[in-house]
Amino acid sequence: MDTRRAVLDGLRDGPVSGPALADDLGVSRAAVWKAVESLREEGFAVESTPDGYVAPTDPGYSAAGIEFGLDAPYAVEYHDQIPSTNDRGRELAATGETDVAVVADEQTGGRGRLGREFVAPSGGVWLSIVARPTVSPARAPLFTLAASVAAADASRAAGVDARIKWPNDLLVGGESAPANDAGSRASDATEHSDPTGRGGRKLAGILTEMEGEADRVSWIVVGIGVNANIDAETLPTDATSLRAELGADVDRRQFVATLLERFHDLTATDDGLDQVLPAWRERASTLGGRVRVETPGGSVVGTAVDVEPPGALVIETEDGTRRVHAGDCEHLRDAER
Ligand code: BT5
Repeated sequence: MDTRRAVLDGLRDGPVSGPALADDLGVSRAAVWKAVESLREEGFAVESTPDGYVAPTDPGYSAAGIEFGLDAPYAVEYHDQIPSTNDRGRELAATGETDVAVVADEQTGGRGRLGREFVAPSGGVWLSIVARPTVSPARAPLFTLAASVAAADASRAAGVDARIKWPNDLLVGGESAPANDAGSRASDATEHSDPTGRGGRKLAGILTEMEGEADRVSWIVVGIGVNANIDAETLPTDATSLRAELGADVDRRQFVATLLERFHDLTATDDGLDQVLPAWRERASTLGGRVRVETPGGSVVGTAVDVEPPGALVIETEDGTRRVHAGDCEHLRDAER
């Protein structure tokens, strides 16, 4: 661990003197002083008191601010503005980096799946996690599902009940149980999509990119975009933000820490990865409802009944059971039932 991070960790339990830190870390006092100075230059205003160094009351939304108190091994790289944290994550991955979280206040070229634009103004949580897991590419979809679980849990901790739409969106509102309003809509003969009804409003999206060989992932970049402290009016229709749902801003530092810690718990070990699907199922709004999934091979309509390893959606259709691995999923109002 570098001295800067070790000093940040040392500051967690109250005042600590320079010499004590140097002893604990096995480095010179000058090295501790240099690390403290570099933290101050970053904007993490370490105070000098008679009892020793003290962390700032407001650590701030910055690299040091996020790393301070973080119970996960990620180094944070923070940008006020960047085209896309995923692009930066890919660059870092290509140079061999791992366990880095690239965080930005604003993205000017945020990307969704299939080359779509992702709107990412100042105030959001835009972050990409770079990892080099020792898993086969077949297990890589679990990382996307783990990111949805982590983002859902961070949202819930912030007070917003977000649910997952397969495979990677977080939605707020809409019905959490299968729609049972068939009676009142019996005259409505056709199924139609209802983005603001059962489906809910989109709070977050995830874009995973990876490089690998047949048997081994070389790197994976999991990009997570959560509309945090943003006015809903500046977002696409059918989108929402934590601010819009809560009527107040969230502490993005706390939010990111919860998300990173949860993601790490779920992905760092085989035991963690085994928990991903059950955790995903518990938080899903897709299961039990009618869906239409646009896949590369055409559209599949039916009832979503399960998600199977490593992340395939199981759909009961009129022509039998189908498993889809990728695609755009629409929640349908089931007027036919
Ligand atoms: C996604 O794509 O939802 C994945 C978004 C991933 C964004 C993160 S932010 C950090 C990292 N860096 C990046 O450059 N990307 C990742 P998809 O499922 O294709 O959805 C895209 C669609 O969502 C768009 O076509 C819009 O309809 C809608 N959309 C765009 N911006 C949105 C926003 N801020 N909130 C909700 N919906 C949005």
